[in-house]
Amino acid sequence: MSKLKEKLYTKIQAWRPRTAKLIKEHGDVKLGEVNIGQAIGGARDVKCLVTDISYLDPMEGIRFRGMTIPEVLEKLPKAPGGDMPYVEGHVYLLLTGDIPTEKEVAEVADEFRKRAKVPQYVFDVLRAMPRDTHPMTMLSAAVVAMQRESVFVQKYNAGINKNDYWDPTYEDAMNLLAQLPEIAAYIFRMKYRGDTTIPSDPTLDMGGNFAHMMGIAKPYDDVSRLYFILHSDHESGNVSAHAGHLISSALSDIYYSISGMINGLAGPLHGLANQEVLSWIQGVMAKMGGKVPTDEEMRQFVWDTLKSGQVIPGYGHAVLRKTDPRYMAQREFCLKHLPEDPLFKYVDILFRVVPPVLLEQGKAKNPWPNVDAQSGVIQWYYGVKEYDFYTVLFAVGRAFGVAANIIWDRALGYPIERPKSVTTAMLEEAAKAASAAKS
Ligand code: AMX
Repeated sequence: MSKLKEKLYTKIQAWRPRTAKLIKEHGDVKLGEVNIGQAIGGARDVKCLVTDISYLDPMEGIRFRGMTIPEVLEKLPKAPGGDMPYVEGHVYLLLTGDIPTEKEVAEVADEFRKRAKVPQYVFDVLRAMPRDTHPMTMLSAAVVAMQRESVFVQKYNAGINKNDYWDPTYEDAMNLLAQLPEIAAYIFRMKYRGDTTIPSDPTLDMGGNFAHMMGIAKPYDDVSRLYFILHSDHESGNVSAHAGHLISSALSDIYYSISGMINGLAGPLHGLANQEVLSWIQGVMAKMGGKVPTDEEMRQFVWDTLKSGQVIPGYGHAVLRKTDPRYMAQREFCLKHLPEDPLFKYVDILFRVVPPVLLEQGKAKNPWPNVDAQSGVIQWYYGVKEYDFYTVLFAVGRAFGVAANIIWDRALGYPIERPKSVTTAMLEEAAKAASAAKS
């Protein structure tokens, strides 16, 4: 058993009595009530999911295992010559809750290295798809095609004890995570770089190897590390994380679950927003003939977008009520590495102009930028101008957090998810009864 898996098992054993006690002794303690607005309105704020991997405070933003983004970026061991932490160290943190030592990071990197060989048929599947297929569809298809590799399915069919479900789930998760960056880079090079795919370099860490397979020089290795870490998790209720958790709750294996997670992330209101931001800004640039607009010109463009019935991509959030710290981390990167980039200048103006416009319009509950408002600009700067690909990068990062959640779901024996639905007539009855009680 690897050191990481051993440590994880110790943590799981210590955690299980806490969950068991809560269900047994306090299962009927109320966490809140649900109203009609929430039942129709996408279950906003309904507290009915549990995760210890990350927590999203509306005002503060995400904490991974109790740590803010600046803390995570500061405390995790860093790749030599780079400013950003190893992705492998972040995986260790998500799974165990502890900051790893350099040695522990090296052990995780070694574990990934041993699992990194992508089966040839995955590349064959990708090559059989029409080249104009969206890269998210390709990624999802590649992942689900690998379902035949599932160790969990083999063990389940052999009659494994429920208490041990987490173990083959860990095996599946680590195998898939080790292979996902290569699959993503392969899609990129096959689709957008004339089919000049670059073999993996096993001497590099995950971020470094991804940059190498993408064919992009430093500091793109740091960009990849930052990107994968920032996008890894955003508690359980967002579409991609929830989709992964939900599918897995039926004991579908990690390949089915992560493929479903990818499909949810592909929606324009969720992960695809990063590509929408770029295409929208390109629209402004074309209209301005490339010149940097004044704040007033930009304000007009934002209003035109709203008046045509569209949302401003990269702004607003279902939970956050302030600027997303993931946006701020990327903004700091831009200020350091690409302050004069014209696209960044546009993004910078939008940061000033959009919130007051959204406030004036008075609809969006959160007028501030989210992670997607900034991420495409960095990719564009380093030559990844095919913005269809941006959500694939998000998906690779998100898979780390969702996989960690699924391993813990299995370890703590979370049951199949099954919320209750009601009919519109039932809501009308409840509304009538409430009105009658008031009068
Ligand atoms: N531009 C214009 N209108 C917006 C808006 C925006 N950026 N954000 C919210 N609104 C509107 C909503 O469309 C809604 O209008 P309606 O009453 O006519 O339906 C109203 O404001 C209230 O919405 P809300 O409660 O503030 O937001 P929500 O929780 O329903 O949706 C989100 C959240 C992210 C889907 C929404 O803010 C949005 O569409 N943003 C733009 C797309 C985007 O950036 N998505 C990425 C989010 C981060 C991620 O998951 N990757």
